[in-house]
Amino acid sequence: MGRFYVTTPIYYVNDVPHLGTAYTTVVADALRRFHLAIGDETFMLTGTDEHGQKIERQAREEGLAPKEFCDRISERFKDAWPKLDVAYDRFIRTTDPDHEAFVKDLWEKIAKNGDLYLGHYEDWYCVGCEAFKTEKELAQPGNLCPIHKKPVERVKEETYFFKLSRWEKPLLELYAKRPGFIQPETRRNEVLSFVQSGLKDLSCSRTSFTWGIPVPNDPKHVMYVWFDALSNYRSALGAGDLARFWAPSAKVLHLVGKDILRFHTVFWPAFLLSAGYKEEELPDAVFAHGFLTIDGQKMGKSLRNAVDPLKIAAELGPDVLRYQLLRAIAFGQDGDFDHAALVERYNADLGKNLGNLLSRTLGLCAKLNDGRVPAMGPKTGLEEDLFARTKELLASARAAWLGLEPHRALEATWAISAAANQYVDRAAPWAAVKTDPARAHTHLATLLEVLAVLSAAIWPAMPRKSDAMRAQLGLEPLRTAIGTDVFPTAMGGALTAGAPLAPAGPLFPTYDEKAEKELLARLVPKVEEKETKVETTNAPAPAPAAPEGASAAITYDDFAKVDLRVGVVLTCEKVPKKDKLLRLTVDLGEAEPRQIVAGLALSFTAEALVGRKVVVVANLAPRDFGKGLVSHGMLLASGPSEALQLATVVDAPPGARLK
Ligand code: ME8
Repeated sequence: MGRFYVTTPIYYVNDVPHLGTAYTTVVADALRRFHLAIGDETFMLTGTDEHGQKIERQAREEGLAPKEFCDRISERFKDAWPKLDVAYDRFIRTTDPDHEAFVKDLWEKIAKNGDLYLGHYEDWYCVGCEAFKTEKELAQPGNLCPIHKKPVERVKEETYFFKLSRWEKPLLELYAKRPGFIQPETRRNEVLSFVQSGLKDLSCSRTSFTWGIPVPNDPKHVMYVWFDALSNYRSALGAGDLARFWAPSAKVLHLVGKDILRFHTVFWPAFLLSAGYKEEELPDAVFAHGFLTIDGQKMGKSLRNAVDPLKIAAELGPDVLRYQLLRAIAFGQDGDFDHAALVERYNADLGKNLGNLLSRTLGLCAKLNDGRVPAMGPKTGLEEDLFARTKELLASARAAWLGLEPHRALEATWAISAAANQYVDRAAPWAAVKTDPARAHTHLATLLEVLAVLSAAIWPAMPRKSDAMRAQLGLEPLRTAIGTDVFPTAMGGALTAGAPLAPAGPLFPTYDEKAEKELLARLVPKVEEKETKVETTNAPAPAPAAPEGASAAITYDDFAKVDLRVGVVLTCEKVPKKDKLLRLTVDLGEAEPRQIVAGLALSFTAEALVGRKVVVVANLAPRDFGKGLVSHGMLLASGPSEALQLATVVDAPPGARLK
């Protein structure tokens, strides 16, 4: 028996649960279930990351106190995961009092060890990442965060620095000693070269806002949100759980997306070492998985929120979503979540392969043995082959689960089902029964044994379908117990001859062409349409808005996704060789003015716009007009391109939000 402690990132409450966050969470739960199945004691942690400037700002925009805002969104996460059959052991919030107490204690330990000093910080900060950026990381023009494509902010303030530089050598030694600490290998190399290129001390507190954990003895500072957030992995465990799950005998695994690898593999171990924790008290592994696209498109905020994992789960069942996430994407690599492929795989792997194996076997048992488990007679080469192949594939599945390759584990599991389907075709019990009923019974008993094995092997990925399948086989749900390994190793002995079976219809009813189309129409969001519609007004020649009747109603949440801001035009010039385009810089109350390119030149001279107050769609994805001319927003206007009227707001300062 071992112990297995698996964590997901704690998710920012500036967003609701989406397919990306569901991905990490589902994988964590599947791994947890696999470890439970092999008899390990397990603990799964997830939660929400609630402090910091990003959340404070968003709460303000929503007109709520930060805590109230966090309460609302955190609840959405807490409720969402059980709907995907994720059974976490603790849902931590960084506003939980025990977390806060732990973080303060960690800070004090680090301070006592001389790794925190007061200084002045001046550099770039991306509020979206809640991270400092070096000059060379920024995209130009406009000093943009390479991830969020938004201008970074200049931060200049008193700060407590963490002596990260001191930990450069110990970290490199750690990576050398523990090759499995950073996984997969490619990610390890990235981190190695980052640390080898030299670590600067880290600004670890802020004074320009208050939504955070106050620094002990200097409460005008709040702690850097990542200092606070990373600590959750230890603060979440009470004394008893800590002794059991963060001990040398336990495996501590942090699952993260590749976007937050550095925080987990550089800052987090450095904080722990600095606070006096020993090397064996560090997590065992940080596994960084890839990023998902949806139907081939990058998961921008509007798209990712339009693809609601809960909706997919409600339509097809949580197991189907889980299967697709675990099987279709090679864990560790970037991958695509494709709706058409989801339905295709549903029909093929689930309906025709596994589902059909169950229904045809139970159908034959009903016909040939009165719906009861037939007796197993002597085995021939056909059965021996299937028994041997199943054993081999089960070993591969087990190794793949242990090796953090759920996609391979499921591939091996489904290969068992495919082998069993081939076996039925070859054995042809429906023909054998005419000449040798005992032989036909052996065929069916063999198939039932293979199904019993499959019903257990799918449990980590598809717990609900495992239960349903086992009920049809007349078996109890898979019972896990600490110290007992119930993940199957071979087939045989699960069923008793004469026991009743309980067929209950197809496990995965297949969709015909018409039903499939309807399903896809319900599942696939019409984001592309929406996004291009907005974007066309940002195009060089804005089409005159033609208000032919009312547009379809949208919800307030839909409207709230559009970030409309008051801006003041600072400079404006014609774009050479483009009749309609003007290049503007617009003050939106941010650290740096934005560059916006707009198709206004047929209606306005450049000079006429300088000093004008305008309304800007501030969160529109940047649009590249070629040759490095990028627009970071769109001005609202109405009318034909030769006679445009600009929307304006008279009495509001730059940056004010329209709502
Ligand atoms: O970074 N594909 O929170 P976050 C795959 N609060 N995974 C994705 C994804 C995508 N397109 N988008 C998001 C934070 N994820 C911090 C973490 S931990 C101490 C603090 C997943 O809400 C992936 O796991 O931005 C990624 O690392 C995480 O969501 C980021 O979540």
